[in-house]
Amino acid sequence: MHILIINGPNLNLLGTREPEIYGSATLRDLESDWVRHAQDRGSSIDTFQSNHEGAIIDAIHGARGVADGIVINPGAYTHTSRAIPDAIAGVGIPTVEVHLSDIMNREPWRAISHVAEVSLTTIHGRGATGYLNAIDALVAHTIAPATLHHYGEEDHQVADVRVPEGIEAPPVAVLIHGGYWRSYWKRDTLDLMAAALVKEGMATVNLEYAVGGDSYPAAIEDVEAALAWVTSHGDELGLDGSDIRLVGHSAGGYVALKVAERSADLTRVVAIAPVTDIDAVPGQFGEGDPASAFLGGTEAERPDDWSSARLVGTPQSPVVIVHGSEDTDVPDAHARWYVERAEDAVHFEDIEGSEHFAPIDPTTEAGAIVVGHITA
Ligand code: CA2
Repeated sequence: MHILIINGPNLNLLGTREPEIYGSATLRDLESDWVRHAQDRGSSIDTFQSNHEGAIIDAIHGARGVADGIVINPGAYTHTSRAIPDAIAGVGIPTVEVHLSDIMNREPWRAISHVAEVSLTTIHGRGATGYLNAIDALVAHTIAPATLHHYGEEDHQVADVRVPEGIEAPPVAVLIHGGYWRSYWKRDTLDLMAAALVKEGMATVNLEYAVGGDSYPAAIEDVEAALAWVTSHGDELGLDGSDIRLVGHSAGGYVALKVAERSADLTRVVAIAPVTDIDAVPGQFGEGDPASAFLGGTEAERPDDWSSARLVGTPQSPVVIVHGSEDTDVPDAHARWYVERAEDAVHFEDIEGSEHFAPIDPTTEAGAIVVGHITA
């Protein structure tokens, strides 16, 4: 596919000031990463930057018949412009909005995005990685577009459902994204994996769930509610709700393993680079560590929650753990910690040389191995 990447006002200054908010790479540095990333996915890109609203609108109009997708960081026009979202809606080209910084947790006026209303998703707070995730979300949308469903009444209890064409009642992979339970990591990180699974004839349900601090046990309960919803809506969705493979990456791998310790109903659980030993997390991150944030306090402050949150290594459903040997985000000691406890109840695959994100990228060897474990 061909993607137009548009950057708005002041983004030409990237790399010159405020590196603590916007990073130290220049726009040109970022562009070369986008080209490489798109190429790896059989796609190509054009780039455009302007400090002028009208010029950005002209670029969006010019993408008609040229680009199959748009990635846009509209800069501060995000918060003020009605004309830019009108242009995006007007051309009808699938669009993903990106912001380098976590606009939801800065000045309140930055939390307002009019462009979000016309975007497939809005990615923020992930720095330069956000642009790569945006490319992936567009590629996945082109391979297998999703339908949004609510599995519960709360705003975050949503799921993207994809069902392969021409297959009656396919098995389903329920996907739980990672991101150390931080609010700016969302389900789009598993879109490309979902699209690859659909190509292999599986249905996918890519979940949002409670994250963002003090979200235990809500995160686990959300996934259990989603599983119950998949089982009871299988016919309506056109999938086999009795053949569920629960897949979690990173912090989502922890959630998947926790559910596996409480449910015998899953065909298989595939935990990819999972966080398993929550007691190891404070030591890795120091003050403000993500496990304490997830549990609403440190072990000393919330001993009961920590105690009930610990994994014990007694899954009731079959478990596969896949972990890269070179993972520095979640060291593979986490996988080994779980395998030591669960022993024969777990099939462990250590992927030599792989880092944290390769196993959820189906274009890599590690990703292909994961797809194999989910579809087996
Ligand atoms: O986080 C983002 O990507 C933003 O779109 C960046 C915009 C800001 O107005 C939005 O609220 C969020 C501004 C970019 C300013 O970029 C600079 C970069 C280096 C030095 C000075 C400004």
